[in-house]
Amino acid sequence: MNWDVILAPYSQAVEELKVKLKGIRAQFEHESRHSPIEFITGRVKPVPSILEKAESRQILLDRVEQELQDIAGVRVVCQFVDDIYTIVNMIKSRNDLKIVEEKDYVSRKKESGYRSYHMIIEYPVETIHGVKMIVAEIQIRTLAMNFWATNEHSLNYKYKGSIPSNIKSRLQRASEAAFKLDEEMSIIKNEVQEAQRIFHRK
Ligand code: 0O2
Repeated sequence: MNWDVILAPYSQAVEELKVKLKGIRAQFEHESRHSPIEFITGRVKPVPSILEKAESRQILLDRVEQELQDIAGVRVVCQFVDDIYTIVNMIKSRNDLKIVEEKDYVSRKKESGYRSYHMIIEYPVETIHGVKMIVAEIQIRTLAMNFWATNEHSLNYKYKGSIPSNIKSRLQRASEAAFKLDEEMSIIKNEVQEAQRIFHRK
C-alpha cells in the first residue's frame, strides 16, 4: 500500500480545516469579541497507529479508509464549556462539510473520565483526480479537558493501555477536578471575559 498517496488528501483536509477554523477565531478577534476558540491543532494519524487500530478492531487493510473515522483529526480547544456548543453549532451551520455522527462525551464522560465533543464529518477535497470525500474527526474540548486527556493519553501509551488501578483512580479524581474547574470558571465567565477585553484594549 502506498500510504503517502493514500494519506495525501487526509493531510490536505486537515490543513484546510485548520485554516477555516483559524479564520473563525480571527473574525472574533477582529470584532473584539470573545473567541470561542483558544487554539486549534490537527494531525493525520501516523501509519503505525492506523495499523495498530485496524488490527485491534480486526479491520482489513482495504477497509481502513471506510472504517477508521479519525485518520484525519482536528482539535478545537476552548476556554469555557459553553464555547464548545457555540463551535458545534457553527460547524453544523456550515455548507462546506456534512456531519455524519456526533458523540457528546462532554455531558456523558467516557468510563476513563475522558470528556470531549466529537463530530465526525465528511469533507470534500479537490485532488488531481477529482473530488475525494474525506471522513474526519473534529474534537472540541476545554483547556481543562485537554490537559486531562493529554496526560491520560501519555499514561495509556506508557502502560500500553493497561494503566495500574491506583493511577486509574487518580485519573478519575483528576477528571472530576478538571470538570469542577470548568464549572467554577463558567460561573465567573463574564468577569473573566471583561478582564480580557480590558487587557486586549491596552
Ligand atoms: P490518537 O490519534 O492517538 O488520539 P468508540 O468506539 O466510539 O468508543 P472510537 O471509535 O475510537 O471509540 O472513537 P472515539 O471515541 O471518537 O475516539 C477517537 C479518539 O478520541 C481517540 O483517538 C482519542 O484521541 C480520543 N479519545 C477517545 N477516548 C479517549 C480516552 O479515554 N482518553 C483519551 N486521552 N483520549 C480518548 P486514538 O485512536 O486514541 O488515537
